[in-house]
Amino acid sequence: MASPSPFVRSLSASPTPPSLFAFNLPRTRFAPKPPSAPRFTCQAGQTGFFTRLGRLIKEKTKSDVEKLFSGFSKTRDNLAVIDELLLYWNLADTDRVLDELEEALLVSDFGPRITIKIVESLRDDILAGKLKSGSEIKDALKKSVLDLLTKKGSKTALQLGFRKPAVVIIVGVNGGGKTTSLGKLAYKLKKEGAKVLMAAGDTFRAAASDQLEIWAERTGCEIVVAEGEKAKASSVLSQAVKRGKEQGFDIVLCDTSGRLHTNYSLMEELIACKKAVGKVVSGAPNEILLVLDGTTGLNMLPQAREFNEVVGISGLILTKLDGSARGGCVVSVVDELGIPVKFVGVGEGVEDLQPFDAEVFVNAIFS
Ligand SMILES: Nc1nc2c(ncn2[C@@H]2O[C@H](COP(=O)(O)OP(=O)(O)OP(=O)(O)O)[C@@H](O)[C@H]2O)c(=O)[nH]1
Ligand SMILES: [Mg+2]
Repeated sequence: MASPSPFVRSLSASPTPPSLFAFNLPRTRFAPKPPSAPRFTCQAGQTGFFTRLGRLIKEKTKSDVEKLFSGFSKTRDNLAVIDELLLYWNLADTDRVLDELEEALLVSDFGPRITIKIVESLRDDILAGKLKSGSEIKDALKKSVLDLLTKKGSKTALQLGFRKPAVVIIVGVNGGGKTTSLGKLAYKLKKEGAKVLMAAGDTFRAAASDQLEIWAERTGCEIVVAEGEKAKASSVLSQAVKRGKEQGFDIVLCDTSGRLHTNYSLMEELIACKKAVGKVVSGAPNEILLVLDGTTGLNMLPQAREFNEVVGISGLILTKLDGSARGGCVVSVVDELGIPVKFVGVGEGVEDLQPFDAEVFVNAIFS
């Protein structure tokens, strides 16, 4: 653990009963105060504040189309064959063309279930005479992917409820980009005037809280870290939410350790974390966001399934879309689980978290 910085405020000075801060329980570190940002005031209950905040975050950042576009170059190349196929399409060729289209979608990680769904719907429309040219088929293909993403995953704004503090827990497998995404999300929320507290719930790795502390300093947010080495994640998160409640924070962002979705005992720890924060603020957590590494392709499907089954995922953050992301599986996850993609990570910088825009995504994977 890092040695106390001059910004550590003694917990004994807090008005909270000292019993809460026994040995091994989390202590709060205070990052330097940045220039004060304009704050929302909330006169008509928290609902308005949080709804507005969730919406603003969604609207204010324009998707970084260029980064997304370059990240999907591999998927786009795989799908480019569709253009050639459709250029010379004629009705007599339908079966062959649709077979090859099916192949292209599978190679691009769309997964068999969704691929069959898309291709069969195109076949029906072609045979019914609704699609009469290659370009109409291409447009229908793009539209069906867009429809899948927007119908099943339409709630892309953060749902922060109406009680303060709103609690967001970030979960996922190792190295997917949880801590980085949390930092970027904190930056975004802070910029909109929210008072954000970070909770270093990754108690497995000694360096994990140091990493989050760097993000706290970078974004000017306060942070609660575990005091001892054997602190339970659920205890850190519960302490953070208590502090958030006592000190009027708007949002508590909770980091968690990376865990394999197949490791039952680690998955159970997440249930404990969820329960612990719910005991402090009823209705919490408001969001459990699953971070999925966009370069892992169809492997993300069993991950999403398992995390969703254990804790119930309310939204997805797809990271590393600036690298060589494999786009098709995103559609499979949204379609199978009906969970919206809320944000996409397009780099390691503080501003590299974008709200998910289904239309931009579809244009980035189909040239
Ligand atoms: N290019 C790129 N790199 C990213 C993105 N998001 C995260 N990373 C990088 O991925 C690596 C892992 O990120 P972390 O945030 O530490 O991942 P984590 O899920 O918290 O990892 P654990 O806590 O070890 O499970 C770091 O090097 C990040 O800088 C992204 O959107 N784009
Ligand atoms: Mg981490």
